Amino acid sequence: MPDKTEQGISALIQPLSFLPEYLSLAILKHIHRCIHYEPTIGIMGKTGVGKSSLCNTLFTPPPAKVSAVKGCTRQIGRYQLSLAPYVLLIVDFPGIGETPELDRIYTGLYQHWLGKLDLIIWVLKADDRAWNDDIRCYNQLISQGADPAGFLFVLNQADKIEPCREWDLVTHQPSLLQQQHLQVKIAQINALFSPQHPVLAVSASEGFNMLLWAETFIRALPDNASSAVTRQLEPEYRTKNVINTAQDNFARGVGHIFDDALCAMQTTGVLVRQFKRLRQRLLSVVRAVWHLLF
Ligand SMILES: Nc1nc2c(ncn2[C@@H]2O[C@H](COP(=O)(O)OP(=O)(O)OP(=O)(O)O)[C@@H](O)[C@H]2O)c(=O)[nH]1
Ligand SMILES: [Mg+2]
Repeated sequence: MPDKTEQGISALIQPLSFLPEYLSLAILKHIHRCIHYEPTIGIMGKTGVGKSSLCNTLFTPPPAKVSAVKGCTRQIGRYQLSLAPYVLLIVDFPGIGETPELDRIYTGLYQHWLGKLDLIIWVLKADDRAWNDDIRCYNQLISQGADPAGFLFVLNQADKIEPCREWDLVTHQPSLLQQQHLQVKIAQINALFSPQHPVLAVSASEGFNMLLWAETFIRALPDNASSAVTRQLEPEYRTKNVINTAQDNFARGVGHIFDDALCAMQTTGVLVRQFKRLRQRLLSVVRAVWHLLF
């Protein structure tokens, strides 16, 4: 374990020493699990929507090759990002909608991976009118038991929405009319897929809305995965809001263990008030040492 991580763990020993041993051990075990957690993120969507480009924008080192000509992610790309000694796995799925035979093979691949992914980023393209393949594939996965909360939809290539000539190349922003059209597209996604997380319009190549989307992405992850993913983001995406979100999720996980233990103890009155104070103190230390742990 790096020195800085050990420093973070040491800072927790004192507030944990006031708790019953079994509880402090359970919390430490959970914290170790989060620190060493190896998140797995899937990226799905039609060919050419910009799945690989989004991965390359968010993470360092660039994990996926990008093609302007034809579908280039023919097999699942498993990109292991290592910020030694920690690992993040990106599963870059081949794009759906190339041919019916390939789609059948790909749907099988998606199903095989579903249970292993912390989150699936589903990329749609702003200037695309035909989302039938996406709807069919998504509905099939949901009918086979996939949890809708495990999908984060994103509308990429916002710069291509009509009138695309109005895109401001200097500020990398859409015109007013483009903004309105993007809102219509987002409303369509909300109606068609009933997404559980906010849908944002972004442009991977223009860097438009990517900071806000990185925040949405970290918020959509399960509590135990968000800090480990934040650690691997390109430094420019590790904004204050992103870090706050990861800290909140991490502290919430520790809080749940505390609450479950308190519930099992069935204590009342003064003892409960004391435990609540210890909980508050522990969680503020947990948040404070986050930078050392991740
Ligand atoms: N204008 C614009 N082009 C983009 C954007 N994102 C990606 N592209 C381009 O779109 C093309 C396809 O991008 P990829 O990232 O290879 O798409 P993909 O979804 O990984 O495609 P497959 O691997 O075939 O499934 C490339 O030429 C990218 O440079 C964007 O936001 N705006
Ligand atoms: Mg690709």
